[in-house]
Amino acid sequence: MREQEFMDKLSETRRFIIEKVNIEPQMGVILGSGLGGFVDLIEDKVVIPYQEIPNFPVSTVEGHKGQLVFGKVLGKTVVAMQGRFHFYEGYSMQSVTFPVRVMQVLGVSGLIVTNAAGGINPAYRPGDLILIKDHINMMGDNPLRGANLSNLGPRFPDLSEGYDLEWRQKALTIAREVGIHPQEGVYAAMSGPSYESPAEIRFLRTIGADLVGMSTVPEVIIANHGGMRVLGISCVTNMAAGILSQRLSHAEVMETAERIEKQFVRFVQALVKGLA
Ligand code: R1P
Repeated sequence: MREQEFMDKLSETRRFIIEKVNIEPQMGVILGSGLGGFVDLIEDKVVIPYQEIPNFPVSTVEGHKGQLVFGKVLGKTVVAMQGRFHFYEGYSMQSVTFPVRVMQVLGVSGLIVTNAAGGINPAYRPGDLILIKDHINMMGDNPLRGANLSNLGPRFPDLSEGYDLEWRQKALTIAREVGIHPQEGVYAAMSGPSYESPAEIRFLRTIGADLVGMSTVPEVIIANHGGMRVLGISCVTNMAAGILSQRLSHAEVMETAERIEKQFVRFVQALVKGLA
């Protein structure tokens, strides 16, 4: 898509949203597989299904409901994506990250991005919440490929603090206040949708990954390009292939996410209040 065409689409989507929603969201939240229950805490909600939003893709993955939810959390204004788009669904990187661009033009300045991930670090256990401190892009593509949208950000954005250090430090304090003690880790993004092989997991471990999944990194690249601060949280829903001798399934991913959802939701609520 050409630069002007993309900017026109973005303006059209923004106009559609601001006609329906009369709050300006300070913070964006992207909810990972099975973690959509956070939206129950949002007050004065305005819910817009993705299929109604011009230029929005539609989520096709179980555990991703497919709606934008605007409202307030403990007095802070938010927009939550209940359902994200994945590269493996067949969307381009530009479509996968379109909602983050929409957040940017709506004035969102901070993003909490969450996911269900496989644990590579043997110190992790299913059900752990991990703060993402950095990432490795193994998806073979980058959402900024193509002409730079110079109105939205620089050609060569710096990712040396892709996951804002000050926010990570604050998040550790906030976590303790809600009774959790997250470790920090590096998230590797693969394109999927097949789960990684044991040999790939050994490789990822060697190159410094603690977690693996099929999302997040494109969104974080775009958020950084657009000047947002980012906090990333992975929920370890299973250990990655070959770490334990058991097979992987999306059903297990959903089950673990549901099991820790209450704790996750409490944490994200406290983060919105503390970081926005
Ligand atoms: C695999 O079970 C799915 O769970 C994760 C993977 O990326 C993949 O989509 O989902 P989220 O990253 O969207 O949480």
